Amino acid sequence: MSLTDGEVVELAHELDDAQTSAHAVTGRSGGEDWDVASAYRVQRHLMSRRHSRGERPIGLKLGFTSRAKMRQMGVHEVIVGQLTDAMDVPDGGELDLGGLIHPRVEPEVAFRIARDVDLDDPRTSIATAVDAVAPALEIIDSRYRDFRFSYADVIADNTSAAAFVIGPWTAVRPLDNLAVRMDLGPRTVSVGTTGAILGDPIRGLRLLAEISRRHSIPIRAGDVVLAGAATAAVPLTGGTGGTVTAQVSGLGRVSVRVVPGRNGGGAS
Ligand code: OOG
Ligand code: MG
Repeated sequence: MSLTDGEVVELAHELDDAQTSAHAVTGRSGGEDWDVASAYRVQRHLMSRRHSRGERPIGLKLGFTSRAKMRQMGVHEVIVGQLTDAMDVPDGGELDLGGLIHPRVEPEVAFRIARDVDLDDPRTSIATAVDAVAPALEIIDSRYRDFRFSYADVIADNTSAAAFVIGPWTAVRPLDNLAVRMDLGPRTVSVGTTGAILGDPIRGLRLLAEISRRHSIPIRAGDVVLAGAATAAVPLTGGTGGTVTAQVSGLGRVSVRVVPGRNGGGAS
């Protein structure tokens, strides 16, 4: 059943407040799912609230594009979320865990979109709008307690998006089988391949276009698109500290320095 406009607004405010106050809330479904169109309406309202606070939209993200992520979270269909400049951490910069609830990090690849994509034109190929690719890190931080959510819940929560880091942009090349490795300090915490992302991350772009068309999410010139994690996400606890690095063979590396929050943030 779809939500009323009032319910959409209420849920968007609840999730927005959970993010700004770093306090987790309980998912709406209690295990049962609610309708996807309403979930994207909540996401749209949530994001317009953030935009009205001055955050600038700068891209999109795909989630649950790899089996490792689907298995980890129990969600088996692709989701789309929205990125703003407030989530953008420069390569080699600092990620402050203060203000986050129970962050996790995952290695990704990113696409750069060179021109506005006309989603109403059936001949549109979003892959031809890509002018560069880069290694990336995504930091997710579900606003739901213990990362427990249904498919609709996680869409409403803007797909757990919290922060991201983009490495050096390079020319587009085949991405179907590049080795991926993520290190946390001196430890290698995950290994995989870009092929784990839908067989080839480029496939995510067609799904992105479909979902964006259906739920009125624009894809604009200059947008960054995160293709989804190649491996399961790794928790960043308050005591973590150190540097997280993702390396994608042939694309290069990207890193972020993790600083424990003032109040020991990052505790779940
Ligand atoms: C949802 C976000 C999923 C990905 O790369 O698969 C995602 C979550 O796991 O909380 O970003
Ligand atoms: Mg991700």
